[in-house]
Amino acid sequence: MSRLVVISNRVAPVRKSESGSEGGLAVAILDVLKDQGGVWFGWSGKITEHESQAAQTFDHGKLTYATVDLSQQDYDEYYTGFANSVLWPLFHYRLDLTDFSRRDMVGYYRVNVIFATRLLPLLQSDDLIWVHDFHFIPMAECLRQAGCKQRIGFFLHIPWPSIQVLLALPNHEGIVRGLCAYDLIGFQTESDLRGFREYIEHEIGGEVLPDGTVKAFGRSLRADVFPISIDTKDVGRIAEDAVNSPQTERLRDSLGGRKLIIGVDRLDYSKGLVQRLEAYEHLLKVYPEQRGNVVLLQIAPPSRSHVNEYRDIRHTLERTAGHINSTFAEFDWNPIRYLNKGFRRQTLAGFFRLSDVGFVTPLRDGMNLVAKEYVAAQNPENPGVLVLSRFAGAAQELDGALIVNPYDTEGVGESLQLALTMPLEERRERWRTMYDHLCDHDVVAWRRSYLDALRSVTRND
Ligand code: ADQ
Repeated sequence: MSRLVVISNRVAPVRKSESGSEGGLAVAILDVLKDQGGVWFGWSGKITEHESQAAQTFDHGKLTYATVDLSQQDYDEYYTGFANSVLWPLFHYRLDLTDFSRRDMVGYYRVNVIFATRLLPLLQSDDLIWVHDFHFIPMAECLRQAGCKQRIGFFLHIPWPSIQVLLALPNHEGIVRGLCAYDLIGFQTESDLRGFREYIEHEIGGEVLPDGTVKAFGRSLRADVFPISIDTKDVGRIAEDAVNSPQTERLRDSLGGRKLIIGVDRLDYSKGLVQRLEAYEHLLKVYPEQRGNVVLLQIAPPSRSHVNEYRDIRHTLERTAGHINSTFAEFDWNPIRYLNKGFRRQTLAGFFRLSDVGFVTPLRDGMNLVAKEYVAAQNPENPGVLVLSRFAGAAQELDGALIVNPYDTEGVGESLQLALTMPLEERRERWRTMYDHLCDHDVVAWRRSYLDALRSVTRND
């Protein structure tokens, strides 16, 4: 069996971290790398005066970690600049937050060349190369230019935008040409794939054959849908154990019999957090019987705080949460508990199981694993209800959720009321369809189907 080489911006922790925060994805990829042998290659997380001349490697059984440091300029232009201030907002339909500069674009390509150059000496001729996410779209092109003949696959964790949005990216054609240097492109949803095919057919005169093969820029490749998932049974087990943990007990005691709505996100403008709080405010306004009887626990640790927009969203959220609390709070009840810190997976799983409603309302999201984790963590006898944005990739699969439009804050408020008052029988039915689906489509099935597809592509150059 070929060796697997995984490339992602950050590599998973070398050892099982004390924080216990590795998600199913890291574990699923580590499992295969450890079993079959392989390399995990990415940024070390360090900024040094000059970027590394060679990758630093570290062996752990059959697995080799290989990392590269970035210079400050590379970090500013590639990571903060083009990846997080152009591709991330634009692919999440936030043209208003997209801050394109040619300097950052050049930095993005430069870092991709640096990474490809550092990776090359580590490659073997029959390796299977799997590149992850928007940081490394041009990686295959860089590797091919250096003579790399191995099969190279790409998986996009974030949405692929519709054609009109993508056209706002000044180098859209270069980005798509870069993608077409892969042998297999994996998207999260059918609508991402549709957007990509539409661009190929209508913008650059490429072709999509009836079997799905894409012909563009003189190559043929495969593009398909591989919805990412979680280790469903494992999350369920962790949640069952965590339900009696001291932290879950403390949370339960603090609620004093009130219902709990939970939101867990990275603090990111794509997650729809302000609209979410406004929807909750609508619930409290229109259904006064909920006042004093429900609590919203919103967990949102800051991310990418060096990007201005992330600082802005943090301030807006603090203001909105403060306003709602000061409007509705009583001396013995606060409607919102807003926490700016992260928790271990185990703790979160216990919190999910305790919650009556999982509140997941991104304005755009590639998949959203929190929605899946919430479902997996429920008690089958008394499951909570998932309120889920139609703009999360997960909504394509989780049809037992109450699917909402996050821009319709009144509508979302009504759905919260429906969730809080839903009879047990209906909750069980809805949960069962979602849980069964997630058992059949877990992260191991995802990894297997992607790698099987990559192994079976025919290389044509
Ligand atoms: P993210 O935008 O980071 O990921 P998401 O899928 O929701 O979003 O979460 C990834 C992991 O982080 C989950 O395991 C979740 O439990 C954990 N997490 C999120 N918020 C947390 C918090 N406040 N505290 C602790 N842990 C937290 C990107 C894309 C998503 C896509 C994933 C995987 O944006 O759309 O689902 O990659 O492909």
